[in-house]
Amino acid sequence: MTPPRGRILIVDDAMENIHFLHRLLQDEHKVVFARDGMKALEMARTQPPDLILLDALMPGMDGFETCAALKDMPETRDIPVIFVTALDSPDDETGALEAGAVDFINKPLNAAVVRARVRTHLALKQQGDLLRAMTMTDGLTRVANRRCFDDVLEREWKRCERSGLPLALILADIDHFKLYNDRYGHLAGDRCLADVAQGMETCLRRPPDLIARYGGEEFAILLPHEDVDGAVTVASRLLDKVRELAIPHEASPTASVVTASLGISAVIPQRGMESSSLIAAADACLYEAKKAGRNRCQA
Ligand code: GH3
Ligand code: MG
Ligand code: MG
Ligand code: MG
Repeated sequence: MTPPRGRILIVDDAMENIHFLHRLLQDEHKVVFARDGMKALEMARTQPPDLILLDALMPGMDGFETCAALKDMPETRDIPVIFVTALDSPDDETGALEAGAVDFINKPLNAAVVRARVRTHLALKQQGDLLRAMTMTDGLTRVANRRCFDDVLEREWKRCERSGLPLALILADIDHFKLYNDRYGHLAGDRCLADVAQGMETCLRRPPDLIARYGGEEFAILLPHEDVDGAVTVASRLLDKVRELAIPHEASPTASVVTASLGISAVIPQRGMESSSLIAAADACLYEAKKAGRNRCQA
């Protein structure tokens, strides 16, 4: 059997409509369903489908409200919604598109047309997902890029401000990397950066933790809900990991392998404080670690 092309959520109050669409799509896709708008929102948030087929007329929350609510939540905003409905006036159709739907299919349904439109919108969704991932990833090291880091820092800062939990940051900078490039060449330098980034990423154990390339040979590791002690533990793990990669660095005045220096800061975000203060504090610690001889952590 070929693997399903996508996971599709059918939302309709009438079971016979769900059965009909299910039969149409089950050979190609994984199909789940909800009988009302509220249930659909919950399912879309907890187990996001690739596409939603939405009925317009439902008791309680109708399709237009459901679609608008889906487009209002960051977790569900990017899921394409197709209206499948007996409503056929231009006002209904524009209403659906204005609520954020990507398409509008009228009943009575034609099986081939429904399948074709579903395939088209799934393909567009996959392209969009790929593009979004590319704009958030550093091409050389395959970890998150600076744009992604800035977004996540702002989001986590606000989250921690609301919850009263700490937010920690580690800035890691490769030691004597200019000398590495001079000795081994720029291509080897690129490989070294990618290996260090990938190695450090394996040290992160909780889903909210993020490593990003902050610039040149500098990486930022964001640790939501971690205090200074927790961040020091993670930083020691990162420091050990970079040493264990054992990438030879004959030109280094401070070690025979590639090492890094790490600056650590943590804070409970409060109103009136800026997230840039967390970066400035980690940067100051990184400077201290460099000054004290490199290949170490400083909190
Ligand atoms: P320190 O121990 O004080 O950090 O010394 P350093 O030589 O690592 O620091 P410096 O800031 O003097 O040099 C950073 C070097 O990183 C210079 C730059 O050419 C190199 N670099 C930055 N981005 C890249 C990259 O994408 N690829 C390669 N190969 N080198 C890079
Ligand atoms: Mg209905
Ligand atoms: Mg640097
Ligand atoms: Mg450096």
